[in-house]
Amino acid sequence: APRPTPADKFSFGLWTVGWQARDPFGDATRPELDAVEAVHRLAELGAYGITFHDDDLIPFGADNAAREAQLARFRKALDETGLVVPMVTTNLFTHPVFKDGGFTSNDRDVRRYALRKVLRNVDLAAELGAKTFVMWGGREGSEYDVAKDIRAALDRYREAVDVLCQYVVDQGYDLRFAIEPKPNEPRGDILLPTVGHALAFISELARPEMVGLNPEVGHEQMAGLNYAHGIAQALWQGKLFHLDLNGQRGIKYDQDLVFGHGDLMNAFALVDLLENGGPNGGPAYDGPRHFDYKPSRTEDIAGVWASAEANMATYLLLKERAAAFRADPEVVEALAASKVGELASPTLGDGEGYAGLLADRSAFEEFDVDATAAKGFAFVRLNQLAVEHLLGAR
Ligand code: 3MF
Ligand code: MG
Ligand code: MG
Ligand code: MG
Repeated sequence: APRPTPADKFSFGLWTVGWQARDPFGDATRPELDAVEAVHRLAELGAYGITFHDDDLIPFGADNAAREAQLARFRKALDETGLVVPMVTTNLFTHPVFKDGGFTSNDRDVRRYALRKVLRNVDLAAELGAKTFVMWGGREGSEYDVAKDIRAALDRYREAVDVLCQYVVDQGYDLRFAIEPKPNEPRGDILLPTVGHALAFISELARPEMVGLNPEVGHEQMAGLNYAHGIAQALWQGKLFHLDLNGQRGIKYDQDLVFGHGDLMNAFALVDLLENGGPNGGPAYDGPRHFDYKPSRTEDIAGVWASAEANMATYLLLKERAAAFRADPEVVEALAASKVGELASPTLGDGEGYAGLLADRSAFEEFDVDATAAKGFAFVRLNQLAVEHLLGAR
């Protein structure tokens, strides 16, 4: 498999390789992983970045001295390895105080505490040079429809994000926010459940330009949605600020498998979009290729590092396969036969307007509906070429 280098911009959450595999039904199967070791191991494997929640790095409730000591150790490891921190996030879901949410808890005191926790971590993110601050509102939601006023909750969600944006502007930080949608788990229903919901929410903010998305593969797939489509719409709206790559097999709990170990065809389409979907066939996204996965509970520490490598290797293999797909003359011909490129042509002619369309008899009165309806698009042949490239058969 191809070897990753920092130029590939792979990053990992500290909580991913650091997951001890405690689940709702079972105890941890692995020992704790020190953040300094995680930095060194990820750097050795060819990653370029590491991300974290405040509580992944500094235990919840640690006093200032302990916090500073741990940050100093972490900074030293970053300096020694050259690993960067492109994104930081805050944990508003583990501590029991957040059981009804952080920004949208029914309890106002909890909301004020949550905002303070995030503001403190925004300072740390800026200090470490992070450009993106992710917000996954895992506890912002409900189990019981009568127990949560959803419109009031959205008011409070917007209030919180508006305050955070104002703070970043006032401090002069070079930082943007990225909302991570998820439909459910741990709450029965989570607010901003999909890419589409989050995009609609952003348009209601005071500073919509400062807020984008951090879509996760598994989260969209938990809602039965097409992740590559969600990413394409986020790109179309200029809102792909960051992303969480992993694998998921269908509509079930959040599996956080290795990237590509779920819907491999959709992962191929995704990598093709990210790497080849930009201007002149170049990349459509230049941010971190960030993995938010969980080394399965069956794995030991060696398996943790093997799975970290697997994420990067799979991404690079898909990138190779996608490049081969695009370069294949038969694919070029099949794409043309399927009129894939024709969709980029505006439906009306330059300056034509509806008057021109109405005057065009060939568009309607003389249009041969039956002849056109009889023609196939040959999409299956095109997709089979993709499968054959994906399988390395071409
Ligand atoms: C949960 C998640 C989160 C978010 C993280 C923000 C614990 O399903 O995906 O990981 O990604 O909180 O980056
Ligand atoms: Mg997740
Ligand atoms: Mg997940
Ligand atoms: Mg995630």
